Amino acid sequence: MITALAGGVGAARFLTGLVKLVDEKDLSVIVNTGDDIELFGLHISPDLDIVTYTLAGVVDEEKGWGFKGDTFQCLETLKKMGGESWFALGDRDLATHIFRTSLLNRGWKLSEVTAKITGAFGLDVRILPMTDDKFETRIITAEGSVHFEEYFVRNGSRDDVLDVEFFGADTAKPAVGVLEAIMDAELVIVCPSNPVVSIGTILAVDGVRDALRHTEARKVAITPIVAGAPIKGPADKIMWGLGLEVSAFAVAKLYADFLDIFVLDAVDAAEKSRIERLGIEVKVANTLMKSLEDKVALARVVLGN
Ligand code: FO1
Repeated sequence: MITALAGGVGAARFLTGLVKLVDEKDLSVIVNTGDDIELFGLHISPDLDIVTYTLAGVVDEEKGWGFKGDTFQCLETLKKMGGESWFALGDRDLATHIFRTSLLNRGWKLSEVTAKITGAFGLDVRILPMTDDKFETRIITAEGSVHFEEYFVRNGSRDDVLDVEFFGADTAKPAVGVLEAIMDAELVIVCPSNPVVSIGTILAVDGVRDALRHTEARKVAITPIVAGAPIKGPADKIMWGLGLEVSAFAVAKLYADFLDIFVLDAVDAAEKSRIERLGIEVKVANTLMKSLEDKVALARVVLGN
């Protein structure tokens, strides 16, 4: 069994390469739910949907989220009525949020809803929310505390990050199957996602870090930082705000208590020995995924073959 820890776009892109090399039935993906947000009374799970739509081949590849070719008539009408339209919810995308919310309102767990949705998209991969409980990533700025999506999308990552808060981390339990997926795996892959607000959130769920320290699995992380910058998203602003060096080394250090292997981008090869001194084996590879071949080649490096 292979288990991946995933955030949104970067992770999903890597996974499309991985599933070309492994049987989807052998793959479990534990996904961040700290970005989940309620809008118009609907429960939206951005990272679960990004991973699902991407693996189902229906994602808007250019944006990395939402449905390819989606329309936004509902959102435009909501906007006319004075509704919030800063988070672009497409007409087909809304079906997912309406369906998810209707089942949650009937008492379904988020993990049960997710299994229903991934099944509807014909996916054999097991996609697991990190928790079925409330867990909200909030960014602290001089303006106060804002939801991650408000910080990232509505405010365009404009403000300096003073701190990051995981609201609910002290009570959130791992969703059914999460700890087993880590303990029973031969390989655990930490996808190239934001180390603080996408992977750090998963690590903050009760028991996950312990499971990663104790599993027999080989644990491999792919750097989300190349040449001092993230490929996508606000990882630099968030790491900088937390006083972390914005580097591959700083990410490796965040995972050092459980990690075996770190896949470093070729442009950062100079950081290899520094990361090795953390007791982590380093593989140098091209981690920029411009084509499917790139994604498959990177997955081959991670699989070690
Ligand atoms: N990202 C944006 O930058 N702008 C958006 O309007 C936006 C809408 C959106 C709707 C559904 C969804 O699943 C994701 C969406 N995202 C949008 C992506 C999201 O903000 C981030 O990519 C993830 O939360 C970070 O992994």
